[in-house]
Amino acid sequence: MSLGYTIKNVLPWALALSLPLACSTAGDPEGSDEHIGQVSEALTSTISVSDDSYVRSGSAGTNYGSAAALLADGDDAGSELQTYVKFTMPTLSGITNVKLRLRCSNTTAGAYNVRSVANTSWTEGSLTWNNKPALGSTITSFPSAASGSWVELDLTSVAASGATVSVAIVSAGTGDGVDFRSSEYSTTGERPQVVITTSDGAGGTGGTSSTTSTTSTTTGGTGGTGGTGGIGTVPTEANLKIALSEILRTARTGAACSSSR
Ligand SMILES: [Ca+2]
Ligand SMILES: [Ca+2]
Repeated sequence: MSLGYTIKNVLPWALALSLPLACSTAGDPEGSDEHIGQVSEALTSTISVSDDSYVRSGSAGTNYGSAAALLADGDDAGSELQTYVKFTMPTLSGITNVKLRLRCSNTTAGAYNVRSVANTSWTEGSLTWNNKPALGSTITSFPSAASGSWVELDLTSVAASGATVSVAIVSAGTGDGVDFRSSEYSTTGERPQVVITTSDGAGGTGGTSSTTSTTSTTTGGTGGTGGTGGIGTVPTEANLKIALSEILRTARTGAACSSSR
């Protein structure tokens, strides 16, 4: 085996090894102490509602579950109108916010209350004024609504993971009716939406209540150690070792770092 042939084959290895050795004092602004920061961004998901409809006191036996609009009004030609909406929360940990978003299509200058509806057995296909479940306490309110805008109703307090949530929108006294797009409206993007926000890093395997997840101290994993060089694959024949050490010695004392960077 000739030495020339050996050196030619070893040269790429020698250069790869000698450069980091010779330049070890140059420093590395992106060196091995760089750490992986903790990720804490919020995540959101959007779901549809399962049922939505409205009821009219003056047509107490009529169902409006397939109508393209959801109506509420304190006095519509002598009738009261109330909107009912129902949805089921997915199973999630770290829920920080739940909003029901409704697209307004008829402006009101008057206020409306969003009332809890504990009985969630109603369906949009059978709901009427006569059989509507009872209204509970007020969860939130809105003072007015403009056609073409989204009304966002904060239901975080009643929308736990996995829960079925039903609410009603009821006039706070106004006779200025409000209309919203329903789940049957032709434009999908204007139908009712439920936007759920969760805190990242609070997930994992759970086991404890997720309601205090904002204090989670989950830390990022430590960075992996740098890989070792490929020395193990260098040929082990004695003549190759000799040739390699000669080249390394030359590279360390040479001008490997003399070029500008
Ligand atoms: Ca409907
Ligand atoms: Ca109106």
